[in-house]
Amino acid sequence: MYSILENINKPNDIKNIDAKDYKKLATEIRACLLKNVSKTGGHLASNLGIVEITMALHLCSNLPEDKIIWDVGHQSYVHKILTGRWRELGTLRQYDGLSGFPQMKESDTDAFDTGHATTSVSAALGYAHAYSIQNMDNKVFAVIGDGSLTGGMFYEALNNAASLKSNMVIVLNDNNMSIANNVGGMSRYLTKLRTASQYKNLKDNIEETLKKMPYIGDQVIEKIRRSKSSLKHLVIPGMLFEDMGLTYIGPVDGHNVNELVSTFKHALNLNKPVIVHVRTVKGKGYKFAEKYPSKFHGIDPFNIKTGELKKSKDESVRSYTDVFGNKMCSMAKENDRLVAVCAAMPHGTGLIDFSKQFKDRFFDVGIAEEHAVTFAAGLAAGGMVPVVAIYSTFLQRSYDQIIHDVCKCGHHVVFAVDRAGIVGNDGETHQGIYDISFLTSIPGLTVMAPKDGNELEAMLDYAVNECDSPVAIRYPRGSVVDMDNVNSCNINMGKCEIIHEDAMAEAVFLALGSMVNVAKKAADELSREGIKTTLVNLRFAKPLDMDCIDRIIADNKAANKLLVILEENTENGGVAEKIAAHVNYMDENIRCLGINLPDAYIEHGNQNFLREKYGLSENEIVNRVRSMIQ
Ligand SMILES: Cc1ncc(C[n+]2csc(CCOP(=O)(O)OP(=O)(O)O)c2C)c(N)n1
Repeated sequence: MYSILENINKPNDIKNIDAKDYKKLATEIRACLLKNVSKTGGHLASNLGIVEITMALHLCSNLPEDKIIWDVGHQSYVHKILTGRWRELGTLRQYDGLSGFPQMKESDTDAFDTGHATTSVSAALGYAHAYSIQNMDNKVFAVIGDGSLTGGMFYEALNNAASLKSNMVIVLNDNNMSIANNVGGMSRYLTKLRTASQYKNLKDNIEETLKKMPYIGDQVIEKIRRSKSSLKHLVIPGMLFEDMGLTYIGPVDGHNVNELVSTFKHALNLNKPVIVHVRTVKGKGYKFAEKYPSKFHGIDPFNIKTGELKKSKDESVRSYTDVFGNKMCSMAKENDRLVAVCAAMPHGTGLIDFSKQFKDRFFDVGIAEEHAVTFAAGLAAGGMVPVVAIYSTFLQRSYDQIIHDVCKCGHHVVFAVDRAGIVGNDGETHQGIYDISFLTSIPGLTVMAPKDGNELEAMLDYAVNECDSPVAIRYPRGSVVDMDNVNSCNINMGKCEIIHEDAMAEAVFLALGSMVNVAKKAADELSREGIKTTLVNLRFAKPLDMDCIDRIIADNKAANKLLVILEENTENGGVAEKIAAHVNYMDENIRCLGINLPDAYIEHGNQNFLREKYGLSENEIVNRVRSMIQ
């Protein structure tokens, strides 16, 4: 089916392709991306846009000795294709299949594991220094998007890069988009650079004009050439990168392989840190992705002909994200101190309607989770009630800011921690399975998890309107279960909810958040089998309702009691560990069973499949409890 791609079976095979076939190869790569991603889902638009850059990088490198580090890594599908993995692309993001991100364990041509934004330049700089110390001349590239330039680590790395005396090429893939529209001052600066794309022509024109001035012209040109600051300072406003000690080249057409190859080769020869500014079109070559780059950034399986999702969204099914977004809008109407902060994810966090309805009270700070949190602390100190919506995995970035800037002073900041638990196909770098551990160890922070959509609304209301100290609410990816009526969600600080209690219960289920519904089903099944159960919705991971737990244990008359503690979090530092330590201290005859995730990185795969695999499903729980009781 592919006439050129068929010849790419292993890394560096692209070097055997005739230059006249590059265009055809690019077309076939795009066809391969569309064919597979339309079935598996994934990051389509970013990959369609980076085809020629990837081809040029492979043409300039010798893999795996040379290193290409993909920032975020969501745009590495083309790299996977060109290293010979294209035949497996149909397994992308599926359990046991190719990862949607670079993984060193998947291929020695994946130079660095990425998933979180803005790490590439730091990692590349580390590689470059390591090679320099060892007198090795391996080439090092970092490929970073303009959206990821909103992250602080980029500037930390840049500041550090000026001292490098060997090659490191930063390829800035500028498509003028993050997931949504890019934001902020750097984005405006790049626009200025882009509009200076005639810089080269302008420079030539200036030189031509000066040359025409007898005697003095040549002298001025010579002076400018010899002066440390180059001519481009005259024509490009604020050469930020050059002023920081890097050489800036660009903007270059990101869809012209030959131009890219000669630019990268030139950059490598400079033997110093260089930034090559490349302009691309996100979604290039597929009309729907070019038109709707945000929708096709990360897309579920879709119909290639129509661009429509294969499984259209059932409007009657609400996700936790939808519930959060709607509740934020309704609360903002009543509470004019409520403000919302997100980090480059207005759609993903459900805040897009809020951003339209309450423009002045909405802040998208870019991919800058650390800043988002301290910024929110300032908003709170200044009299607002900020809700910071960040996915669990990305909140890891802001740990110090949560402790140091928010909690130590007790600022009333509410953290909406979406995608908590197993997220599925994005895999290891994106699982939200550590937040209970890292948040519950912070003094002064309340941590809640709703059992259903109604409880999420009630918890948000409680956190925003009744609390006056920091609160985090963690909720999972996916559709809500509706177990309750909103009126019954009476949230009281540190108090759990007893769903049913049996004084002769052999199994007492203490479940948190997403695990309450599963625990209920497991308890119902065990009851049908004649095993008596008690079911408690913990509601709070911190403070834990130890009084209630002690009381249930004391009142329970069963001879053998098993406490089953359920949470969608790593076992390491989770609530099971805390409750078990407490109970063991109180009564060593009670057995505790933690239903949670192992102290490991959880791979990619279908969300429910992974829950089943790691023992979080109803069947697995019933089997384990039954066997422990019997
Ligand atoms: C720390 C962190 N926050 C948020 C994200 C979610 N995210 C993934 S890609 C992306 C946008 C990246 O934009 P850009 O770097 O310009 O790449 P493009 O897809 O436009 O090529 C965001 C916000 C992330 N991966 N890491």
